Parts: sequence; structure tokens; C-alpha cells
Amino acid sequence: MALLSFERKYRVRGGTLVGGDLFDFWVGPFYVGFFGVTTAFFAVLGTVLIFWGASQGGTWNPWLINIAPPDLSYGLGMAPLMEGGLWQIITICAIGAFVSWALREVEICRKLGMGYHVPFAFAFAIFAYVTLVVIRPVLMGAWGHAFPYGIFSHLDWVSNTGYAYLHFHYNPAHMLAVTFFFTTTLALALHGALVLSAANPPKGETALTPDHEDTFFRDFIGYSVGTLGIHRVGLLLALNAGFWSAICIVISGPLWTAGWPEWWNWWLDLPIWPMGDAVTGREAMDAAAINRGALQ
Ligand code: UQ2
Repeated sequence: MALLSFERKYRVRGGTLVGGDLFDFWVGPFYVGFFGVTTAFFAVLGTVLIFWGASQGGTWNPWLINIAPPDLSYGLGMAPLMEGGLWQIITICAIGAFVSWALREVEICRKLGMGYHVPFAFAFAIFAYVTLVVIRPVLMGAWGHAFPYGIFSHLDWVSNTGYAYLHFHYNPAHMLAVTFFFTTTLALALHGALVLSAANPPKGETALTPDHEDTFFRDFIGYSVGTLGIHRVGLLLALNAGFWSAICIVISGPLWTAGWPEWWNWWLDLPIWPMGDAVTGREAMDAAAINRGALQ
């Protein structure tokens, strides 16, 4: 079916989550809906507040503009507008806009009878953001544990938070997240390259089919995950990247307060090492190292 007649056929009322026909219409190509209205409300209000906050901050240098959360002394209470209250309202607007956007995706899926994969995937990104600015600060007892809204300032926050746990790369959930991010780029590079190699031939030549794609990978590594399968793998990898990112930060503080390198002492503390006079596995390993002359 041609694209324009398809859209005329399928752009029909119904499938909304709330409010029936209220706001159940399109503006040009865009579906609006109740959650389109709430998205616009929160996004416009939040953006205006960011610009207003910037105007009060003493610099228009885009790298330096900073809207910070309240001081730790405010705990989980509301702060005065210029002392983190603005950050709190902007955070409410951001979450309102992100959740509205996801629910608008759900309504479009329902209208079209599609699966909910897109809003489901977006929900992982929302979850990662909410973990940083709500879940972890609440678990730690102060909004001041959230990150500030600013380019350099949020980089400083990431660096300071990382060093507060000595070396964040030893965080096992961070290891998983990084590995999933890299594997996602590997999968998309393989997939993008494979599809273009077959379906985007030089001028005058005909496009090749998925049979060529399958055969390439069967010749190459003896296995093809398939044209549907690669998208399942891709979604799984990408969602895990966002999920373990959220986990790696939410366990830093609420669950583990020492340096992350120390977490790996569980290995030395396993009851499998020859102990001698040592009380801990670490002492046993040190004693063994001294015996073989590796430590003084
Ligand atoms: C594939 C296939 C595709 C693909 C790709 C593969 C025809 C067009 C990339 C190959 C992918 C494999 C073997 C899995 C990769 C897994 C990880 C974790 C990177 O077979 O089917 O469809 O795009």
C-alpha cells in the first residue's frame, strides 16, 4: 500500500489510554493525544525554567550554565527556588515530559495494533534517568546526591562520584554496562554494514536478498542469527546497557560505600585458600607471596 493511503487508512480515532476522543487528533504528520498535550506542557515549562535559571546564573557561556540540586542539608525536602528548588521543578517537568512521551508512544502503538517494543525500550532510558535523580537520592536521603543540569557541572559530578568510590571501573555492574554498550556498537556495526552490503548495490545493479546476508555469516562464522534475530539481539544488548548503567550507580552508596576495588575481596575471602596462621584470605595470599619472595 502506498504510504499516504496507508496513513489515511490507519490514522483513525480510538486506542487512547485516557480521555476518549479528547485531543485524539493529528497536527500535520504528528499525533497529539492527551499525552502529546502533557508532553508539550512539561517540555515548554521545563525549558523556560532552564533558560530563566540560566539568566540568574551569571553566565551565558553554554559550557558553564549550571542549575544545581539543593544542598545536602535540605535532605529530601523542598528547597528555595534559587537554592535547588528550580532544579526540583525542572526535574518534575523532565520526568513529566519523558513519561508523557512514552505514553504517547503507547497510544500510537495501540492505534496501529503494534507491539509495545518502542515505549518499552524508551522506558529503560527513563528508568536510568529516574535512578540518577530520584531513586538513588531518595535511598541516600538527600536530593543533593542527584546530578546538576549543566555541561561541565555534570561532568564534574560524574568524576567526583566516581572517585568517591575510588575507581568506578572495578564496579561489577559498571563492567557489565560498559560491555553491553560496546557489544551494542559491535552488533549495530555488523548489522548496518551487512544490510548496506546487500541492499544498497552500485547504480544499475539489483539489490540482493537476506539469503545473501545469511550465507555471508554462515560462510564466515558458521552461523546466522537471522534478519529478525539480529534485531532481538540488538534490542536485548541496548536495553541491558541502560539497565546495568542504572544498577551500577544505584548500588554505589545505597549498597556499597567503600571503594569498588575492595568489593573484589570477596574472592580472597572465599574459604578455599590455604590459610596457615592467616585469619583472612588476603593475609593468606600475602603470606604465600612472602614465602615465594614476591613480597618483603
Ligand atoms: C545475521 C543476520 C543479520 C545481521 C547480522 C547477522 C541475516 C540482516 C549482523 C550476524 C549476527 C550474529 C551472528 C550475532 C551477533 C551477536 C552479537 C552478540 C554481536 O546473521 O541475519 O540480518 O544483520
